Amino acid sequence: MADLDSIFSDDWGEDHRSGIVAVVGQPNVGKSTLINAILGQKIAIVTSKPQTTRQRQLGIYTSDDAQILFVDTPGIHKPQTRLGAYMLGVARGALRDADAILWLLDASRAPNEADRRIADLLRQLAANKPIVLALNKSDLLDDDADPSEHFALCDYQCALKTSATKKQGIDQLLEALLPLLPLGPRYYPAEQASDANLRFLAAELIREKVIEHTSDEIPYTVAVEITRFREGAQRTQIEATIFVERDSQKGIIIGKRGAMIKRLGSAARSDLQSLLEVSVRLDLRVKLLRNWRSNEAFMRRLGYASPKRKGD
Ligand SMILES: Nc1nc2c(ncn2[C@@H]2O[C@H](COP(=O)(O)OP(=O)(O)OP(=O)(O)O)[C@@H](O)[C@H]2O)c(=O)[nH]1
Ligand SMILES: [Mg+2]
Repeated sequence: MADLDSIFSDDWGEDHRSGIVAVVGQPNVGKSTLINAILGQKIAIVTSKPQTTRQRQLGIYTSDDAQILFVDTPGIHKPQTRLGAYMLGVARGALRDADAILWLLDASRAPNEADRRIADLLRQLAANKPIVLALNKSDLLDDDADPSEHFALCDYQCALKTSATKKQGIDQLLEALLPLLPLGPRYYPAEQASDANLRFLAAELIREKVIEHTSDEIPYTVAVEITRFREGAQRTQIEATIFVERDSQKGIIIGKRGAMIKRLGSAARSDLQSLLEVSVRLDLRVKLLRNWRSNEAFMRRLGYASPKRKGD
């Protein structure tokens, strides 16, 4: 029989650190890409269009001496719809709950008014919390580019350059974050990389494919609901509904003689098979839910609902 020491061999020592790092910034700066790069696996969807992430999602990084709970958040922007307001609420909540803040900036462009509004929000909701500034997309810059304008945005503990797509600056980033976290235990098993369940990840992967394959307002108006998720040893059967806000959008997603939905379906199926490591049968439908982004009840139904908190 194995002795207790070997059963608990992955136990943490007295100097083990753990805590929550809120990853915030404008839309499209690379927050989700960076979390995937840190974890070495895809737990969050990434697209070339802004406002991809809509919900809070944990990326769990575990090493021998630490566990960092990275909270992926929606990009902070001025909300135009109830959905936008919900997304801002998610980012605000993450700032409040965090032990430390990782503020991602796009190194390839100068800071603007929206960045200054984020600095204000940090002062308001995360005063006294340590901030690490990461100038992401540094691969798009010359080595001698001057980052002083970015670094002047707020008081920070540490500022560094990263490239999430090229996986540069990741170790330095982890080294900078670690001492900012309190001493504490491992909250999740070492092998767990996210708190999201497979149903959620499946819906997100389908939404990612719709965003990638469409343009104009469609990426912002789409929601995906999994209506059936039946796991089998040989094959997993998934049925999903893609919701849009207008009739014309429905036509675009279905495409000429179903060409677009076929393309979306086959791209999503291929990703789902990699995620689930089993053959997948995927059936997609498209439905109209007029102006769902401004309708609280519809949003709730689509999973965009959070408990009301003071100050939101
Ligand atoms: N060149 C370059 N592109 C990057 C880098 N990091 C992310 N990107 C690209 O930037 C785009 C947006 O990346 P996301 O990770 O979806 O950005 P996000 O901040 O999570 O965006 P939202 O969820 O919309 O707030 C994608 O096309 C990424 O491939 C980087 O370091 N360098
Ligand atoms: Mg994102």
